[in-house]
Amino acid sequence: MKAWLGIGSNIGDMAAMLDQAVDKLAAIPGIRVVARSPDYRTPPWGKTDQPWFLNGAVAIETDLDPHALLDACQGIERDLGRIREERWGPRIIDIDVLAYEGAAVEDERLVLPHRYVRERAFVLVPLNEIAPDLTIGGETVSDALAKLDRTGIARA
Ligand code: A4P
Ligand code: MG
Repeated sequence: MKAWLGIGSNIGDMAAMLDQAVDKLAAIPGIRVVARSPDYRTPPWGKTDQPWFLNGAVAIETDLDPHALLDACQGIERDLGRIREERWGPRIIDIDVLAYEGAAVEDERLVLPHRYVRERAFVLVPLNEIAPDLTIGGETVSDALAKLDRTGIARA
């Protein structure tokens, strides 16, 4: 199945963190990385008194089911030293499952498509580079992005 991931970091060597996250994804049996967006510098969303982020998007082919994929992403976050602190706060690495082909999930651990995809330019700008025609919540990534303010978002 195809799935799309969002990656982000706003502490330390952010570009190296995103590279490592993608390398670790590619090293997992059952995950093949098929596309990666350029990295974008993005202003903090939600909790705005924190440093800028570096964000990207990744398309994968996977044999893992959605929950196993979430486990894999969280395992990589742990490997890279992520400590869960405040919601929406600073992080050295965040890997979100944005969408998974054919899957609509809503339980305590996982919501798919990701709850805020269509409201977040920091997610849709990179995702639009690799999957402009992907439909999420009844509209394409490019149509959803056209409605958002992308002020301050620039290619790194
Ligand atoms: N979870 C449910 N659905 C998913 C999913 N589709 N993908 C659960 C990943 N996780 C999912 O996430 C909290 C819990 O969400 C997980 O345990 C998982 O079971 P988390 O990553 O532990 O915590 P968090 O990231 O602090 O919370 P949250 O609500 O996921 O935050 P977001 O949505 O990741 O937002 N601004 C910019 N410019 N760029 C950013 O990358 N990121 C955030 C964090 C805020 N502002 C930002 C950015
Ligand atoms: Mg997250």
